[in-house]
Amino acid sequence: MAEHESLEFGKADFVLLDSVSLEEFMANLKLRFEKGRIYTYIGEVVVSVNPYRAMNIYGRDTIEQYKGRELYERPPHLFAIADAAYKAMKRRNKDTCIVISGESGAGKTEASKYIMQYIAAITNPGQRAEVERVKNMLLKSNCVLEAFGNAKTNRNDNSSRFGKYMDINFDFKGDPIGGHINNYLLEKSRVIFQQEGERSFHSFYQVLIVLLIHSVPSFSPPQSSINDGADFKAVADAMKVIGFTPDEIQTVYKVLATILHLNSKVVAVIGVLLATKEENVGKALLYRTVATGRDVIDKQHTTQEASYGRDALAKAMYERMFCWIVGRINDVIEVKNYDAKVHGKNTVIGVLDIYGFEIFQNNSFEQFCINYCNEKLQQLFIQLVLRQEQEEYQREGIPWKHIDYFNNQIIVDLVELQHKGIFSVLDEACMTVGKVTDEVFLQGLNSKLAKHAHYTSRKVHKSLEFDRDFRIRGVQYCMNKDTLFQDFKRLLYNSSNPVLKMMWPEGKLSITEVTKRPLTAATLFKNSMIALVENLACKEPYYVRCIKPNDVKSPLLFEYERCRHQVEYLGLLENVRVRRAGFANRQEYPRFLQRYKMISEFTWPNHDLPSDKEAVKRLVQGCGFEHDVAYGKTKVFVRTPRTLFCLEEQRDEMVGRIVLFLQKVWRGTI
Ligand code: AOV
Ligand code: MG
Repeated sequence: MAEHESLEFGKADFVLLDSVSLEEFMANLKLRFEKGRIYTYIGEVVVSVNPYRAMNIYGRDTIEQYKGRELYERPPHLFAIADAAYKAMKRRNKDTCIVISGESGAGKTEASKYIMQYIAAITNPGQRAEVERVKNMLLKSNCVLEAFGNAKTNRNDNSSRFGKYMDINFDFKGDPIGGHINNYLLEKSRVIFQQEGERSFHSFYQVLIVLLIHSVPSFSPPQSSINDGADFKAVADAMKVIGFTPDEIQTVYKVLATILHLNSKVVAVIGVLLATKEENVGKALLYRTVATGRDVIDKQHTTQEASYGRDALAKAMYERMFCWIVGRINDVIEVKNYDAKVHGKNTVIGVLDIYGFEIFQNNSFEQFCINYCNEKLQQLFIQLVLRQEQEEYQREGIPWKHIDYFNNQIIVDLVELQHKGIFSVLDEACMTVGKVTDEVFLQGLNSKLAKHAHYTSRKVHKSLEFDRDFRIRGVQYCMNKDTLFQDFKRLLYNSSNPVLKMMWPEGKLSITEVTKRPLTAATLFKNSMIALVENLACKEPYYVRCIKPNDVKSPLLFEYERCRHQVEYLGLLENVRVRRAGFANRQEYPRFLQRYKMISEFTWPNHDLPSDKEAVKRLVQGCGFEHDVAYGKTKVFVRTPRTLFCLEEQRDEMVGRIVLFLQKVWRGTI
């Protein structure tokens, strides 16, 4: 029995709500969550509520149920979206992407992994060895990236502290032949500082626990949701499978150890780990080389500068290593020797799993970037959902009614606009020599943005604690300057460990050769986000919108206010409205006919009308759905999902009758 519209489980698609109000939306979301129905559609968008418990809905049997099916044929599921993206890619040769959004802990990373597993499970029926190898690498890369890029935060025990966009490339048969990972700004400050109750990156604990287990036989690891010992083995295994050499893996451990030692002043040990002379390490930590005119002098650090320099080194080493790991994985998974002339077009499905919107007590530059990234993706969602609908109606010659949205561009502009945006002001402040950067920055913001509706600074808001803080949409941020002295880059480049040297190519330049100021972290991040959005915008997008039901990781609790807030800022209600104003479903005439022709005497088993379009018209007339469809140039548009479900039910019934009839014929009873 179809569960599309049952009293017990609520509506499987929010478009089916009797009226579109926040109350009705919330009631349906809550009912479904409580009945263990964590997925609900808004047309082709999946809304997912984190169940905080293991669900028995991702196994082989479920995969089989969704494989090759249309969205509305089965209850809502991530697999249906993954299949839709896959079909669009395979049947229509489209590059597609799946954009997963939602706040920290809402279930994005888990969703991205299920999607990848689904794609791996339904491809390569021929069991080609090369394709199996690629699939294995793609899946294993997750494990490695999570070890180095995820950490326990107060919101999520396995929180992604970097943004990840992964392209999977397919050949003409629809089998994966490679991939590419783009990583975005790692929250490196975590290496030196964690808030109460949080941890640094998993990798540190994995290495330490294994050392402890080896050196203290009586040691038993503490009980927690994270098993660092087992994870260590899984990561080491995954790195081997991906093709990291023993030297490379050793270097990674050495970098981790160096960072740990940096906090305890053991210069000699660091010298050994980094394969450089002890005195060079000491010198780089205590002095910096400055070029004054033609002279080059060593300037001693103040205590504050030295500790600042040490922290910057720890953060930079970790970040470099992380980027290097991503690069190494890409070396292995990238498609090589693909000749489109021989093999047909190479298409991709991109999966985007970023760090979710988050508010901490102290929000640094990194939180600022994370939240900007979320605002930007929200804007993309708004543009594409509207644009896609509009374009399709225009193409098919169907009239369209405009729906109003909150336009997030105002927030995005506040951050990224040239000359006037926060990133620009930040860049200017970083370039101002001799003055305290924080002050210059805040003054710049106040002079340029004081009147902006979504910006608040100390001047206008007395409750802000420090002079350095400002707020956007009520979230309080505080910025710090973070530069790495050139001396460290040279130190690491001059290491006799070739792997380490490779991570620091710019250390090659001597002090007198360094002339150009590198782009700031803010500009780099802004540029990478603009490029990401451009890349997504040229693909056919599919969306998963994740909601976090409560802050205590409970499988039972649906905190109404908490969820309502998310529904609002994700713009889900507007999404339903757009969907309802338009058409819930559209199918090309031949496909529609193929699926439903048995329910009409005019079309079963074949029609004699001049075109498939005419045949569909006749079928629809016969069923009495005229009022609910529109006929485009190549597709029939069905306004409400209810009509579609009726068609499905009639089809089920007819198929059942036909089967029964055939059985009787077979047995000779007719
Ligand atoms: P996130 O990716 O959205 O947060 P995760 O995907 O890491 O969130 O999910 C957080 C936790 O919720 C997981 O570790 C699981 O315990 C649980 N969870 C999420 N989805 C499911 C599911 N489908 N079934 C069972 N448990 C689930 V962040 O990375 O913090 O933004 O930066
Ligand atoms: Mg995540």
